[in-house]
Order: sequence, then structure tokens, then C-alpha cells
Amino acid sequence: MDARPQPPSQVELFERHSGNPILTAEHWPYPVNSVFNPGAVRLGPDGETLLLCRVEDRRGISHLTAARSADGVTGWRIDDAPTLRPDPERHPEELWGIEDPRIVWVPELGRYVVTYTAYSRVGPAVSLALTEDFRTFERMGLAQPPEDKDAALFPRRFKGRWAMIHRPVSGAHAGHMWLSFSPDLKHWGGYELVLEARRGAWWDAGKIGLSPPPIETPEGWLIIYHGVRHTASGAIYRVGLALLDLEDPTRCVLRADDWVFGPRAPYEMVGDVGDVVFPCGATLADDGDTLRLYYGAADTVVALATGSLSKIVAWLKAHGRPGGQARDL
Ligand code: BMA
Repeated sequence: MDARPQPPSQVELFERHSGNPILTAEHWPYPVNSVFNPGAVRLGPDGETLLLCRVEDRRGISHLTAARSADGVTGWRIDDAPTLRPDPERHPEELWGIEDPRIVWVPELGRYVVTYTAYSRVGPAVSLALTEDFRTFERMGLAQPPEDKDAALFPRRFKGRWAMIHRPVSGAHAGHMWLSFSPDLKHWGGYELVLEARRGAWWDAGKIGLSPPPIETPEGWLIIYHGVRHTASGAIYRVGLALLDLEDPTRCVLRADDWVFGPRAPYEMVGDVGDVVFPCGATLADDGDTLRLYYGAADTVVALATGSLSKIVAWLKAHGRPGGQARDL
């Protein structure tokens, strides 16, 4: 039952799973406060789904723990201890925890690249780790200094350079989405603004950030991003769509005006931080078209919504406008 009913005429691109929330603190094999904002990937020949969940302990510090399922919906097997813990001895930038992972399989490296928020006294920053099996990780340390988060790598190079989307914030400026480039995943530069937060009354005024990693389609890189609107009773986190050029991802081909997914179910509206849907991962089902969007709901639980990738792209082509910059609007 939705807490906030939708008019029947509204086009819905995503459908909530009836079993939501699919993972909660009650499922966890050890005591935790909340489980949310998971990165997602399908592994190996069986296509098993792995969610790397942000788990907040009862101090308030987050770590990452893997949950695996054959069908991506039920029968989750959860690691019985944290899979990737903050390591503030070697990485002081992780003193207050590690959060919100995004996972990308990178064929050239034969490994997954996990980008995550490393949180400490100096603020949130982007860190990067490599893994083959989500049991051992090679940390590469900071990729972007604070304040920066919501980062994911593209799975291949562009003109010889790796590319990362991320969301720096500085001073009074709103949080926009940027691209930066690297020859070696260590040294980043060539910064370009790709998608700007809008202003005023817009649903994505103030702050935006990448949600799952970019999804490659024949039409371009599908960008599912979150937008934050500040209201008298707090922030509302919703989800919108954009498309970047396949060969030059600094070029925003289309961006939709309307948000396409927002807090509506009770588990999205009530929790540690109400009115938040926050996807960090998406996978494709065996039919090659059903997108499974995994998201944190109200910073408390993990939920699943599905949609047709081809319908999502078709809707964006029908409703999007060129250009990612706010001055275009
Ligand atoms: C963002 C991130 C997310 C969180 C969201 C809502 O800034 O910190 O981890 O889900 O706020 O609280």
C-alpha cells in the first residue's frame, strides 16, 4: 500500500518489488543499525547477484558487507562479518566510515572497481578499491579529495584515459556532476562539468549526484541520478534520467525535466532519514532488458524496483532535452 498514492495517469517507469524491503537490519548476521545504499553486480557464469551494502553500526560508522542471491531478489546469503571495513590506520580518510559503493566490472583489468565514500574529519571524499571476488580488495586510496562523493568509473577508457563521474561540493556552490580523467586510476584531472544541479523550485535544485554507475546502451550512457530538494520539513531525494554520448561522455545528449522515481512507499518515507530513495546499483536480468534498481530507502533498508531498459531510454528520448547545464533551462 502506497503512503502517497499516484494519479492513475502518471507513467511509471519503475515498479517496486512486492517483497520490499528485500534486506533489513533484521536479516543481518551481526548487530547493526541499518542496511542501505548497496552497489550491485552480477557475478560469474551463474549470474549470481552480489549487493555490497552500506551497513551502519550502532556507533554510526558505516562499513560494506556483501549479500549474494541466485535470483537477485530472495535467498540472500550475507557475509557473517564486514566484507570491507574502514581502515583508518592506513587510510585516515576512512576514520568515520566507508559508504555508498558503486561497482563496475572493468574487462581491461579483469577486476571490479569499487568507488566509495571515505568519510573523516575533513569531509567525504572518493576512494577506489579493486577486487576479483569481493573477499580481498586492493585499496588505491583517495581518487578525489573532499568534499566529493557519488562516484563511479566508466568500464572502459576514452581516448586512452579512464573516466570517472563524481560530485564535488565547494563553498556555497551547489553539488554538480563532473567528469575527470586518469591515465592510471591514481592521478585525476581534465575536469569537466557534465550535469548541473538546477535551481529554485526544481526537484533537483541544490544537489545532484550519480546513482548507479553509467549503463551502456546503443543510444548512449544512461545516467540514473539523484536530485535533492530542500523543503521546510527536510530534504526529498528523488531519481532522474540523462543520457551521455557514447564516445564523449562529457557531452550530455538528453536530460529529462521530470523525476521518475521518488519516495512514496512507507519504508521510503519513514526511517532514519525519511523521504529518501537512493540507488547505488543496478543489474540487468537474463532477458537483457529488465533493469533491477537496488536502492536504499529512508537510509534504513534495501529495496528493489524494476523497469524495462528499452522503455526507460525510449521515454527519455521522448521527454529529454539536450544539454546538462542549468543555464539551458
Ligand atoms: C547523501 C548520502 C547518502 C544518503 C543521503 C540521504 O548525502 O550521504 O548516503 O543516503 O544523503 O541521507
